[in-house]
Amino acid sequence: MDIIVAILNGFVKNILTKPAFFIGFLVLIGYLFDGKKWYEALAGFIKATVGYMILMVGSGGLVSRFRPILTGLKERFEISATVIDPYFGQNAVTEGMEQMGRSFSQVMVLLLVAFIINIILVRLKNITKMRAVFTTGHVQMQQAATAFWLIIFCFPKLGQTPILIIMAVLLGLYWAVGSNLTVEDTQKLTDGAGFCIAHQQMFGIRLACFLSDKLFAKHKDESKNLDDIELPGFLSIFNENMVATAILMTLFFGTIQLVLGKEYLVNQQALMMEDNFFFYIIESSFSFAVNLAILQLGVRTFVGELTASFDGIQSKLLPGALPGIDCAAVFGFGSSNAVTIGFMLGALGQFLAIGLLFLMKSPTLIIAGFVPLFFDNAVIGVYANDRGGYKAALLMPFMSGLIQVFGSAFIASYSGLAHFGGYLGMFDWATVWPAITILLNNIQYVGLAIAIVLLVAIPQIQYKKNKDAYFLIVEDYEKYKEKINK
Ligand code: ASC
Repeated sequence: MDIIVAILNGFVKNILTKPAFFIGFLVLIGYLFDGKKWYEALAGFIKATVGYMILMVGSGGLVSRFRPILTGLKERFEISATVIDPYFGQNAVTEGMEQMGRSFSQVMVLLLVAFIINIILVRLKNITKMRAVFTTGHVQMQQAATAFWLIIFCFPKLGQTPILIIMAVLLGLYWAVGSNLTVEDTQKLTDGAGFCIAHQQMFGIRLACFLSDKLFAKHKDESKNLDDIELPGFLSIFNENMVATAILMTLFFGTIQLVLGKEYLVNQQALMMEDNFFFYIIESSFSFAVNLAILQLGVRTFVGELTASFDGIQSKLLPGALPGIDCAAVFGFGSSNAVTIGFMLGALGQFLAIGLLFLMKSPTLIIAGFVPLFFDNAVIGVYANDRGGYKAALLMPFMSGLIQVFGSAFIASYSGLAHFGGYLGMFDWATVWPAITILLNNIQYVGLAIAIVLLVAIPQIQYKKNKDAYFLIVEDYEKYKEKINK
């Protein structure tokens, strides 16, 4: 028994929560099933894992550089507000749990059980119509922590085991249903790269694509994509994405750094007193474009392997299903300008919403966190631009920014997490999960049953709409395109 527990523990710690290895092993086994030589499979494993690690270096670099700048506002001006950011959310839950005398030491068990539920749902895909496995471990940890809190909030008297069961069922369903929801949109965006999204804005992606199609697609002629807009004269320098990103981020983060002041940043050990503040600002802002370029290199590296090992993965490992991966993978596709525009417009939406909360004297104020600001809104921008052109790329991230702030302010005060200064704050956690929490808190097990039924119904509805091509789009994208074109 001890050995089994040790193996499972090792699996969760080293593979399930390490997406790079997870994807690497998927590629390795895919190649082996495909009859490749062992050394070719090994090379594929290495490229896929290293590629994913490069992606994480880029995204980690962005997070570690820019998160402190935004949250610095809270500290510098001693604002009492809730930071919306997955890492702050996780810390807030840990602190809240400690105060309640509860521990969530069983979070590893929860992850594993929820993951197994996800796999079983996909195995039964002929009945469940769920086609996606969630592989983004670090995000699963953050979500497990927040779900833990929300569910204990709704069922405060429940013991550890029943709580774990409720959570595992809800999370496992959310992973399977949410990532399944992004299958069509992601295959279309990437021209069949063979993955879908397993992150924190899966419902947001579907909603943005749905609205972009409804509102803008009809009027979209070829020249209305962000990449097709040619700016004249001096503005033409913005046509080059790397230049545009560097300039916009210098304006954006440079302003905030000026507001924070050199002294504060020196105290934070971001720079030294004798360093030149101007060049420090330029360097840190330009590092945005640097990390974005790293991230895109990582995506190109591992997606190539994922696509090449696809047949093997499809034949035995995940027949009729796709791996769900980190949302940053879409930055390697679609328009790079949409990444920057999505971020800026999302920021506009968030700041407007924060201003409104302030004017309405909301009991909970929000500080914008970098991860929702950038990863949610840039991703939504990329999809929206692809589907509805530049107007969609402006509007969808803007609306997402508003929703992130209002939804998070509501659920953070409602569930008491605001006391501990942080909330996860990503799109689905400002919409879907507050709705689930309201249901569970008000009508308890009836609410739980309703939430489960609604989640289970979503893939069924998707399937009903598109029976013929529903599995074809994951099994063979080229055939899918032929069929659709006919
Ligand atoms: C998150 C989170 C991150 C980023 C990263 C994006 O939700 O915790 O570190 O998004 O996954 O690539």
